[in-house]
Amino acid sequence: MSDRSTSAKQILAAQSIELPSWAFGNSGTRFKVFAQHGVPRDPYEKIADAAQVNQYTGAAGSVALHIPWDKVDDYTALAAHAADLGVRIGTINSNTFQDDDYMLGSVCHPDPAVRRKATDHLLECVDIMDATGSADLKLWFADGTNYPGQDSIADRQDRLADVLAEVYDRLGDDQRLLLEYKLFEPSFYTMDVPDWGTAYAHCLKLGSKAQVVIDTGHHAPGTNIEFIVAVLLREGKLGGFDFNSRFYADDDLMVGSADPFQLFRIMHELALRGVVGPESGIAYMLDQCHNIEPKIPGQIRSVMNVQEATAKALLVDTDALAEAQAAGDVLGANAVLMDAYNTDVRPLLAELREEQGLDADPMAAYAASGYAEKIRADRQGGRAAGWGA
Ligand code: PSV
Ligand code: MN
Ligand code: MN
Repeated sequence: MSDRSTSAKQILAAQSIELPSWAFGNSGTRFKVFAQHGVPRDPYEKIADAAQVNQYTGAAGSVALHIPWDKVDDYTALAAHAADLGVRIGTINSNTFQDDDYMLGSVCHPDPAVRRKATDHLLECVDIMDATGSADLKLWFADGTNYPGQDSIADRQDRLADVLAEVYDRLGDDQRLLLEYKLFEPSFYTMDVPDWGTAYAHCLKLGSKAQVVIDTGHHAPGTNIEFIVAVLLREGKLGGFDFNSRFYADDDLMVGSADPFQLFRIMHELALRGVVGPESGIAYMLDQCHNIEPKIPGQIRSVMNVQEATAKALLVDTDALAEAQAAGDVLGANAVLMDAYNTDVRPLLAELREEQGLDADPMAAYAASGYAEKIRADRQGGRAAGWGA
């Protein structure tokens, strides 16, 4: 085995991908939610299912919560439950998009009373972080407008800045605010945080504990996401990812399923700078919905897709690449990248798993475990991922 493969395996062994609790509940489109048998009935069961993904991949040690979808009375007990199952509670996601009060926005709403309500929710999320030991608060706002003239674009930015500053001040020394942007939806004329530039400007003003989250499904078609990755990394403002795949808009399909080459290109920028592992502080999260496929295997497949893209990125011959780039050898440089992308890394990952005491094939091992049959029999009345949870 080459030195490059050996060091790739070491980095892969430490890689950790955070799972979204909502991926385990029922989900669908605005047309239909298809109920699956055996889905979790509460946050405890969501964490149990996430722990299965970690058990078979060894690479999914944390679970993100979404509040209030994952509201419980005792978050310390929930964190202890996670620890018992070998995982931990990761990012806390806020939700200011489901109440009637938020029809015209939350933190950007023209009515100060609605902004107060939304801000109090965000502060409550920081309280939950204190109880769970979570380091990151992920903020995504559905705020925006549908019609020109509906509200002042600039005033809405001012309101947003004020709320963010209040929440930022409440953070502990080891806590971060991760701001997620999205081009459109649910608003269609303006979103108040539509792009990385807006998120970056707010984070820059807030300070070092504020960073940008890139959800790979939140851009205009054709956007060069790896360019955004490179720029934010260079500025020290890349806080994390919500990984998923899309063909059209915010499809929330399994990461690496629509465009594995894009995922590789993203991981290449990260591998080049040595920030693939957990020590980088970059939160690698999935944000997906499994509308028609079974949820736990859907998550296992997604983690494997990230691992494969990462392995390929780590196999890039960076010396040869730098040499070709310095020589202006366009075709040579491109060939170095494509050689790595076209490598079949599945044997390397199978070997790594066996070295870690895992089954070489996580999908098959989970299928053979009987867990799916057990939850189907044990759980009646599983809940929707978000709506109604
Ligand atoms: C919004 O589309 C988003 O990507 C945000 O991360 C939300 O918190 C999440 O989806 C909810 O599914
Ligand atoms: Mn997201
Ligand atoms: Mn999304």
